[in-house]
Amino acid sequence: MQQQSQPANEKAPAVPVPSAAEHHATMQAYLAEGKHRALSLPNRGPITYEKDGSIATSILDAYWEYGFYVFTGVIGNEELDDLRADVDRVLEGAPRTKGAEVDRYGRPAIGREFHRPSFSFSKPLSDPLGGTKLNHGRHPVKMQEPEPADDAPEEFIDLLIGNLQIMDSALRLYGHPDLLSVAAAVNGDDFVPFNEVTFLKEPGLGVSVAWHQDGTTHWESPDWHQGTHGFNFMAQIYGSTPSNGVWVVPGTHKQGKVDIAELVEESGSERIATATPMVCEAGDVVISNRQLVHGSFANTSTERRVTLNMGFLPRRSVLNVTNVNFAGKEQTYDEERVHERSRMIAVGIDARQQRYPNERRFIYRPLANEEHKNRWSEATRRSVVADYNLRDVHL
Ligand SMILES: O=C(O)CCC(=O)C(=O)O
Repeated sequence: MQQQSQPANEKAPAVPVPSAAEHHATMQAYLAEGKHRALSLPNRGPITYEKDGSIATSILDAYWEYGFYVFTGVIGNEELDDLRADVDRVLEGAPRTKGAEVDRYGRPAIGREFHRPSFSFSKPLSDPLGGTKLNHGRHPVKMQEPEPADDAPEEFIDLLIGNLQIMDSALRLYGHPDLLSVAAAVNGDDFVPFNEVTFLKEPGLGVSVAWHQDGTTHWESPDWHQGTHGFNFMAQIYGSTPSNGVWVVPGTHKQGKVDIAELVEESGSERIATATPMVCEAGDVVISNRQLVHGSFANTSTERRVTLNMGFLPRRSVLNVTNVNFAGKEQTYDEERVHERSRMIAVGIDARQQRYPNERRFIYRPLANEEHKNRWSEATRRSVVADYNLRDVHL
């Protein structure tokens, strides 16, 4: 274990920095207890329906009780192959360093044509957000940053941004009828998109995402409720373990703003005693309430996690709300803006139908009469999909 150096005039004791192996070893008992807790909860299984075609009441009850639910076996092997191949293709063609115009082979980098960067780079095993003011200061506690192996790169890609424009397989997954049926059951038939990113937790490199609750706009609203800031679907294309997965504190989505620093203090370390990991096989998709206290540890395990996030919000939380966008610019989510961004759902449904013509086609009610305008084609790739995430909703 190395000691982090301190400036000579500071009295604070040196903070021990564990090696990746030490960090992994220290976590073991916590990981085992967490896994036991996770598998004891009644919140996992396939997406099932009542006789009238609505999502099973037992699923919705468990989701609202715990704030998350693991849907098993949502993505079949053929689709998993497509998703994995797309993620690997995008990583192969990524800028060779942050901001580079070319990939590692000297070819034009993927995503150069878009206005928002498609890649985020970080230092291996670091915690880029904990204890900072970034993202509205919602990550109050710094996580442990284990020492990466000597041969680890200086920086690596930890996040893909705007999944639906860089991976056609992600666009098809976005149109999944069972997932969209869940979105309608949780947020209402007129649910609206939030954003789509891919978390890359590479073994020995993956960064911590410090404990936080998402949502910035409605915590003080008089009509705030357990679903106000919506949810994320987290599609696991390699599975998710207690070591590399997201942990949540069940039920905290109902509690308003939680004192995360106090939870950490009470637990005696960043390993919050009441937290539970998402334990998933490849092909499982978790629905996770954005208001839950959640986070993930530096990935000192030997297993890769790649999670495609797709977020959805209740329309009444979004309409005519003003917030700042990714570039700090103020914007209001009026009807037209929400309508334009929602076209991605319709295009995703059509892209999926073209690939899986025998599957049930989800009817997205707000755009049910506009299917002809939202066909998936090279024309809509340019007119609807390219730069779609400039219209993301930030709540
Ligand atoms: O995937 C992760 O490690 C973190 C995910 C997360 O914090 C989020 O989706 O809000």
